[in-house]
Amino acid sequence: MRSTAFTKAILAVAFTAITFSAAAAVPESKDPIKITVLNWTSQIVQSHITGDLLEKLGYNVKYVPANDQLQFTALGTGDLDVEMEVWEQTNKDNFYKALKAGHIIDAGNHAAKTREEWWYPDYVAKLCPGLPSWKALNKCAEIFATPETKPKGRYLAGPVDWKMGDKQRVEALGMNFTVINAGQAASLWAELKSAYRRKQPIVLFNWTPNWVETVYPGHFVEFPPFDPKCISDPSWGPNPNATHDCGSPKGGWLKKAVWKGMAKKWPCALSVIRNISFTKEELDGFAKSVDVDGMSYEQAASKWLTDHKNQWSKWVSQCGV
Ligand code: TMO
Repeated sequence: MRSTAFTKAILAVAFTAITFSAAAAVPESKDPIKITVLNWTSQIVQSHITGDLLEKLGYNVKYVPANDQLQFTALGTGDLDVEMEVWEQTNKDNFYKALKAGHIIDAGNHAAKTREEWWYPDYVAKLCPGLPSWKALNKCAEIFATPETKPKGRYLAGPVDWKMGDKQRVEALGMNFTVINAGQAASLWAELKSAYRRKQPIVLFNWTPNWVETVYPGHFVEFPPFDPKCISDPSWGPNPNATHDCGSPKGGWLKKAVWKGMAKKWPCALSVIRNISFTKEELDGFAKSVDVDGMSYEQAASKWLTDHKNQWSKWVSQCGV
């Protein structure tokens, strides 16, 4: 008994010493860790959660607005350090380019799976028989026409920095649609709200995880299934002469990416970024708390942190808190 207690005491002292020495080393540098802030809600909320966690550990943090594609150049040079939401469909080209060049580190996947795709609210199925097939959608193109697109239908896409490849897809599949880019995410939801109230045909960009389907029931359009060859090999898919003749990945990945220099400059912060993982339900909730419930990004982040201490303390414990 006695010797067991003694051993435990020795181990406790040793463990405290190890923990303490890790804590003493953090932050490894006082330079601010620059976190990318992009133009959709879940990304901004979880960037603040990440920043708040790093600040609790003693790091300095700076939030830097960036462009969803150009960010990869900045992450490659250390002008940006951390990006918490890299989406498969819209980021894969520039993410893999920077990764292969050895400029960034793949800091792992979130638990959530993603899909970024053309989408319509429920009542549109009655106005366009055969949905969710893209061929059916194409036959009904005219009901989606607006003064600027008629006689073609309007596809309301997201901001241009979300690299969906819609124009190439419309061309490759010979669709009677004109792609109109919304200036910002809020414009997508404003148009959806107005169409929904009047039960007018609309087809627009949406994604999951997001809050939209918790408020407006609806469906993604089904295109020819995604395959990496669809983007690289014209002979693949229904159009033998064109790439992009397919939909976006279903069950796509959601990654975190960091500047490669983080591994040396802030190793413990990098280990925290690797540990952070959100589920679909959590990301839906971040988006909803701001876009529907009217919280600020910072409030939504600090509410999650207050309510989930058990979860995040596991993510940061190796850095000494
Ligand atoms: C990058 N996004 C989640 C808006 O598709």
